[in-house]
Amino acid sequence: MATAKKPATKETAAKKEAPKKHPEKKETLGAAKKEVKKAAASAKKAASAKNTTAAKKAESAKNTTAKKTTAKTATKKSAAKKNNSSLPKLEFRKDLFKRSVLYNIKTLYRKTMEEATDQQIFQAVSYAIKDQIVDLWLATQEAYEKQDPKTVYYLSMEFLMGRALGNSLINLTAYQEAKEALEELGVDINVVEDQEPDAALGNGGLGRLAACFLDSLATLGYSAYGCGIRYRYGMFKQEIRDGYQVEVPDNWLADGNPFELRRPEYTKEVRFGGYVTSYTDENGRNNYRLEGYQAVKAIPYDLPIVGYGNGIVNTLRIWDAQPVDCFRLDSFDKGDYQKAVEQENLARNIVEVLYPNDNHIAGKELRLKQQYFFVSASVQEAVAKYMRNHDDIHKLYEKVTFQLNDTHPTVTIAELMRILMDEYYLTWDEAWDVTTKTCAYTNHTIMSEALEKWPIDLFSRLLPRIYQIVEEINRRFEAQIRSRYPGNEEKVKKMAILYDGQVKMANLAIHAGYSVNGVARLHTEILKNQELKDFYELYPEKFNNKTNGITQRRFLLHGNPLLADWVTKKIGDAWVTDLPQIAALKDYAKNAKAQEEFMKIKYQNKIRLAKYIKEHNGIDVDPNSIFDVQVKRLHEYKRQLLNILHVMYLYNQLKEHPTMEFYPRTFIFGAKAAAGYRNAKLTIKLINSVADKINNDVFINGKIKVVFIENYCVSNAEIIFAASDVSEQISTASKEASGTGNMKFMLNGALTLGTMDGANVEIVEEVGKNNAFIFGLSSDEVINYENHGGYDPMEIYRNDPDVHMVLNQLINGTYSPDDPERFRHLYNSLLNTESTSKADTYFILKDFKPYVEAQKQVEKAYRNRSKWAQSAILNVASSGKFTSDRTIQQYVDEIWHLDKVVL
Ligand code: NBG
Repeated sequence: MATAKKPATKETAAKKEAPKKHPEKKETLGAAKKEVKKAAASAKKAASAKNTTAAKKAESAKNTTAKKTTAKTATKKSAAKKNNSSLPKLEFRKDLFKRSVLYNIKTLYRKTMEEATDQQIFQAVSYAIKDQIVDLWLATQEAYEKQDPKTVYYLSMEFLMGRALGNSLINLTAYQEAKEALEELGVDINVVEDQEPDAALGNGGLGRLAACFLDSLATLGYSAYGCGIRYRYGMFKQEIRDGYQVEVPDNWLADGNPFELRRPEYTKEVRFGGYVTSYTDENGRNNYRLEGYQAVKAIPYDLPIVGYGNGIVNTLRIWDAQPVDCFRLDSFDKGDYQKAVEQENLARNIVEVLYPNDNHIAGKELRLKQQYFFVSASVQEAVAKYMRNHDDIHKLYEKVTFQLNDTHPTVTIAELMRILMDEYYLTWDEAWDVTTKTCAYTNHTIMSEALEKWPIDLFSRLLPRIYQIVEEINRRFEAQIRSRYPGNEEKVKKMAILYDGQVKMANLAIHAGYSVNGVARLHTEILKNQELKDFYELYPEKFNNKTNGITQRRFLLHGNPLLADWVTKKIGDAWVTDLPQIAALKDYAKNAKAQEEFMKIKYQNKIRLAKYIKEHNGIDVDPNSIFDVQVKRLHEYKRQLLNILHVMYLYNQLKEHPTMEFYPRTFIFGAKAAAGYRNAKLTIKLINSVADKINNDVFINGKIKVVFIENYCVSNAEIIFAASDVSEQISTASKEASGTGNMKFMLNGALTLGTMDGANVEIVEEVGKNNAFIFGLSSDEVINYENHGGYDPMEIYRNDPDVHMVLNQLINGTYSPDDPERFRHLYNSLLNTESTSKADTYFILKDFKPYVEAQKQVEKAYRNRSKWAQSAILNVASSGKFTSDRTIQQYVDEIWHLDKVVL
């Protein structure tokens, strides 16, 4: 076992103390919470008995207890203030925690601390922490029951959560104490944290945004559920073999997930296929039902989402699929053996794996099944939960709102209509009124290959009743368009939900949603004026912007403890829950001592990353070099190719002018490519081939190093951001809806080298042009070329010798002596018009020289250490806008209108 241990005597002593059964619960729960519980129970009883006096009495008892608890928090708060902290502090009993860990090791594994493996220690620690979380979770649910706040259901195919242990400890305000407690047990908390597999139920920014949102919702005290799928296999693990990406299944549940809670009591049934029949009920009403369908059981697993220091614990509910009573005898009797087996297979397949595509839709039937599966279960449960405490389904929207994270969960609209009409017998108009006040849609991309469309035959076969409803929505919508634009069939063609044999999910989401938002100001403007122009004209009131954000709790407080401590020492810790306060750091930007301190911290973080790189890649990198980093999904529009072509160009320069001024640079890449994305995977191979050649060329004396970090994921991202000097955000202007990595770099004091795209625009606005490096075509210029032509990459290739040389090196074996043709596709994508696709779709050659220029400015700026430090500090200090707390507050104020809950 790698974990350092203290002598056994201490542990044996501790073990002797080990309690029988989690007694810390009793002690940490505390009398106050128990009283609340009791009072709440009697309030409920009294209310249901309609005994007003008793109810009032119980209610007032409840209030006093609540007050008591608040008072307790208040004292804690003021105690915290004395320590120069404005933050709340939750109680954490080190001694109980230690006992609980030892006890868990004994009961879970029949082992002692010395015998346990690191993984077993991780499990034991996690269960101990979960115990504490569960108490808060219960109290939160109680508060919600009592206060009956409106709840947002954030419906998302993806939640890229990363690890839970460290983050939960941070939000329980117990990280430091847990670290010390583990130290006393002879255990290093970092080793323990490293045992946890990332919960990688997402691809990239869209899934990570959902995770940051959950953190902010809990921290701000809003009632919220994340609703998604419990994929057996999350985002694949990337291995690099011989420079190529190899996808390895991510069996994240292999050792079990200590944080999850199975909730079979909330099982729902989800139905696929079959046919619709109609019948007239006793009231003479015509109703519809599905027959001959295949059913799957949806079983929820709950994961706790701990708010920062406020005792609130929300829920991420992810659904598992199980077959419904498979191999029932009557199936055999009816000769339905085939059907029974099919149902079993359906259940097995549905939650098997996350589709590894980012900004691209695979269009596979199983994907639509996944979508309907988790949407149907989540909507059924949301409606059932509402009806447990309310009696008028017409007012569902007063207490429930569904946020559709991209078009993936758009079937929510038709599923809610179905439930309202077929199960609650609302009329079409009544159901439509409720639905259109309950569903809201976020658009995350303008990339056309990511806009979901389903073939009608597939859709109607898989979801016959849902399709029927969509058909009717479309029929009415077309009529609406025709009456608004008489004779304008062009409009119908562009806006209809059903057109050309396809179901267009975005059109459905916009037509039925009460809000449509983009994720950065520029993106929303492009939606309004280009991509969704017709819809904006029809429904201007629905459109709004919500610039993305990130949680500073994970990406600074947890990921970069050195910088976090430094910031707190300088300006106090209010930034943890109120990031704009970090602006107070601006006062230190010009302070020479502060600059030195900042640069030393950056250096320490670069050493940490250098170690990681040595361990994982076997490459030595110099922490004194500029760490120039591009980590994100691999996609042509993100232009990793532009970055590596520039490296090839620099290398040519160094070869040609060996004595030229050059500041040592480490180019760091991290990126997963969708398994079937040829050019993306080839770009990974190119980066690794360039790395191999340059890193091993003694002639350039280590001035350039290129590193491709294997398996970029949330947990290594935290280490990477902390160590970065330069943040590469070089997408083709107009293509990156927002970007959120850009914000994480900024928060950690890296300077942005980027195009005026997505949230870069707002980042530069906050920090000032002088503290970033901006280059390249504007989004207007790009869109103009796209609409009217006029760009010829061949011309650049012919006239620019540097570009010429670099491109030729793609096909003359410089980086692939064994197969000079290897990179031909990349070369072709830049120069040759292959069949219908345009040459250099992403304007790489057009932006090449401006990028080279901007890179020169980076080097020049870095030479001035004090100036660089000033800019870096200003970046940290200007990151206040980009907290997801701000984003969520805007969703709450302008879209969801939730009520704040206090414990
Ligand atoms: C991605 C965008 C990013 C954006 C995230 C989160 C999709 C479909 N979109 O620019 O590409 O930051 O969403 O909004 O994955």
